[in-house]
Amino acid sequence: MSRIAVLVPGKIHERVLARLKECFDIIEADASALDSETAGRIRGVAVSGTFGAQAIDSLPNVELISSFGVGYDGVDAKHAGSKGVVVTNTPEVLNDDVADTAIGLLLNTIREFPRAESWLRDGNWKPGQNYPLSRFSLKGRHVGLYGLGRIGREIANRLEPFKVKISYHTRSRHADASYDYYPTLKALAEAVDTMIAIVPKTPQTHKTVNAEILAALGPGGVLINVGRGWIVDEDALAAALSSGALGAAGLDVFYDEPNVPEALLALPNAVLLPHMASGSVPTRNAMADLVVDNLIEWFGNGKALTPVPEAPVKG
Ligand code: A2R
Repeated sequence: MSRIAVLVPGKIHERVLARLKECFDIIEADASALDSETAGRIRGVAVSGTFGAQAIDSLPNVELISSFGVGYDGVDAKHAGSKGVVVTNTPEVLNDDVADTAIGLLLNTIREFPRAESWLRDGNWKPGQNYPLSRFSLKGRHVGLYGLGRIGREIANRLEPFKVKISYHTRSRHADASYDYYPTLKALAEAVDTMIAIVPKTPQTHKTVNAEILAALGPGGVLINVGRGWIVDEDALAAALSSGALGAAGLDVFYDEPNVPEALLALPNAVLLPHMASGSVPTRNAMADLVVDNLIEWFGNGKALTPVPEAPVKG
């Protein structure tokens, strides 16, 4: 009996490929490059990146698209769902690493540890010469979480021992959260002095952290983004950091990765990381396993492990 054909369009974690090859017939190609016979054989897709409506339409017998990462904005899940195709992502397994990164970035941004280390390595630490006092401290801050989902909750849990006040904004109040809820992002920004953004890339979140929000955070304000660069107006952010309208920012994600705006690179009050929040060997292995296990479960037992909400209801 021939094995089920799974398409792998583009680069993906090597563990995904290695494990898929044990169970499936793997076709590494762009969906657009397939002849119609091969396209018709494809029943599953394992993708890290984009898989749009056209690619989905080119595979008449595809059943499941297994996407690497918790954010699945690169896959047209709505279109897939409308055609009865299930999309899966890799939630939960990266919560800890991303939440840890948010805290690390927060401390690095507020206490300037990366700059201080560069200062030391550059040979500046001499008798009588000390690194300047950091302008800000985490002590006594009021942190506003923009997003309180799986990762946001882990960030909040980690913030509690720091004795900061925690508030949040989401589209609706989360009854099981004890933190103060603000129904608009503006109201949250006005109340807090530190914002940590961990919301998905959707049409509604586009450039929502704009000049008005940054001004509300104020000259002592700090912005941390570990969600998606899409949600920040980077021109407004660079202008606010440069003028002092905003105190500092720590970013792991950018609008047009891997292109980081020169204006941000030039700023001393920005800490910039190369989208590495989930980028540890153990976490990326767990994400890779979930990509493969979703395909195995689907074709073995007819049930996806982690379908996204846009997935069609089976049956
Ligand atoms: O709005 P709610 O109550 O559904 O809360 C979700 C919130 N959220 C929003 N908040 C305000 N305005 C919006 N337009 C909006 N859209 C969504 O974001 C929820 O609290 C949070 C998302 O949580 P989860 O779906 O559990 O995602 P997770 O695993 O925390 O990851 C967040 C994002 C991913 O989508 C990737 O883009 C990135 O982190 O790695």
